[in-house]
Amino acid sequence: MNRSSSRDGLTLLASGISAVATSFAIYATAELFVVTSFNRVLLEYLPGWFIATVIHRFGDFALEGSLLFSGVVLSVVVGAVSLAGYQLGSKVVPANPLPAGFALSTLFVFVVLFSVVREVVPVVGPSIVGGAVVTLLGGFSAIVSTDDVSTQRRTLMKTIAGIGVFNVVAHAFGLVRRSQTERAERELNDRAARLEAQHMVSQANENGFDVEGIKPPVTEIDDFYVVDINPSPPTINPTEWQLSITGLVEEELVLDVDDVREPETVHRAKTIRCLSDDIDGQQMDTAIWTGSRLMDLIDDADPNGEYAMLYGADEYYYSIPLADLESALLAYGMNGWELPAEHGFPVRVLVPDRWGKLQVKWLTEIEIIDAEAGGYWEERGWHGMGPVNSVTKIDRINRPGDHIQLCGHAYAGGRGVETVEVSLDGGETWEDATLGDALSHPDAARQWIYEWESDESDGEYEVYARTVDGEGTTQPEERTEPFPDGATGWPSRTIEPN
Ligand SMILES: Nc1nc2c(c(=O)[nH]1)N[C@H]1C(S)=C(S)[C@@H](COP(=O)(O)O)O[C@H]1N2
Ligand SMILES: [Mo]
Repeated sequence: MNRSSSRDGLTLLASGISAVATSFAIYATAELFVVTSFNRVLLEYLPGWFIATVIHRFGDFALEGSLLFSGVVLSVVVGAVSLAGYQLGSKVVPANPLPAGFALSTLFVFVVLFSVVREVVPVVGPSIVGGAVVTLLGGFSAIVSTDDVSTQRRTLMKTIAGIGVFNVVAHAFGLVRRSQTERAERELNDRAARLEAQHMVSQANENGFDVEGIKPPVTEIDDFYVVDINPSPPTINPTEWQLSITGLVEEELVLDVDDVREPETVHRAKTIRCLSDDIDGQQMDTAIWTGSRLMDLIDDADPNGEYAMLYGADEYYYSIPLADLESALLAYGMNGWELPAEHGFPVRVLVPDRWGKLQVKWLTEIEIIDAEAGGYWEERGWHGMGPVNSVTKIDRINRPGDHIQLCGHAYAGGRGVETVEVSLDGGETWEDATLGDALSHPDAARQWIYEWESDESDGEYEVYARTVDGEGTTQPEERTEPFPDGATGWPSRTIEPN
């Protein structure tokens, strides 16, 4: 490789990376970030089962990964295109290579970005400018009009340093902006509601077992699992946000943030569990939610259909029978805080007794329809529109003195947890665990502990745990994977005596 072609290669990469960096500095990872748009297009071409498996397996991590991959691909593509444009331009107009190359390079990048993301000014604009500036600098240093080698070298070094500094600053700026959007949490501004919700949280947690390693009855917001289809939550301006109720209604309604808080305030303990949560998985948490009854709002529109199609601001959607929404909430508060961005700000739906996927975040539209119409994960092969499966989690095995203590939590949807049973002999005999207090609503997990005196002559303990729900049904033994109906089976541990 001779010097000028390696310098061209460098210009190529630098302008591509800078195009992406400029966009990142302005938008962080919000929707208008050019890589987010590109990533969305890329995801559309990948098979649904692949995305479903990857997102559900690796959660947010998969989205970060795919974003990084898209960012690298886009940087290289933009770089290559801009270089090709530059070279062509300077060849076609040899008398004026710099402006001609620059103009053509910018045009090429525009055409490529536009054909991929199709959104012109806000998305493509910053990248074009960022990339073009770098191409210009690189091109300028390439044809610096002197034969003096040391002047050429100095110009080149300055150019590289300038591009480097620009990129470091732009990326750092984007990272700061990103962490700001994620930490925009505020306490509920309705003081009475805030105090009541905070009281319920502390009450629940004070009444919980004081045992090493057990999950508290109510999860801290920062520890609450997050699953959705977005690399970062949609940015929603609460003063512009609207919720429309459309479709088969007597009267279409358009509500704003104040309207949805108008009906009576309801606080409710509710557990959410992702359909992809394994028997020993971590995608299940409980919060005290604050909101309005969803049907109070829907009834104002006088619905004439049997189903509601719920749409999120992120092109996520689910249809749910109105009958299932009878006691659903439209939540705007979580543990006494305004609903955080990651959990659906400004409002999310909470349907009792249903899987996490139906708890639509960033709700923007409720369309009343007359027939079942599936939803985002249904399109991708998952099932589970009905009640959640019962599940028993073993959080920790403690060994106080000559005892062994198991602790965990159990959830059985709206049916409630009646008993948790533990077997030490591989399922031959069962005994009841000690249950923690039930929270104020059955659709919330309950803590349990079980302790026994360890005896060396017992040999290994083959431990199983299972839940009996409020209808008297015992959690089934058969172990199945989460896909497509949700995991079933008893968790098990082999435990050595002390
Ligand atoms: N708008 C929207 N709502 C959504 C999702 C989504 O991708 N977009 N994911 C769903 C899934 S699969 C789950 S498990 C829950 C998770 O809620 P959490 O992130 O608050 O724990 O949100 C649900 N609501
Ligand atoms: Mo989920």
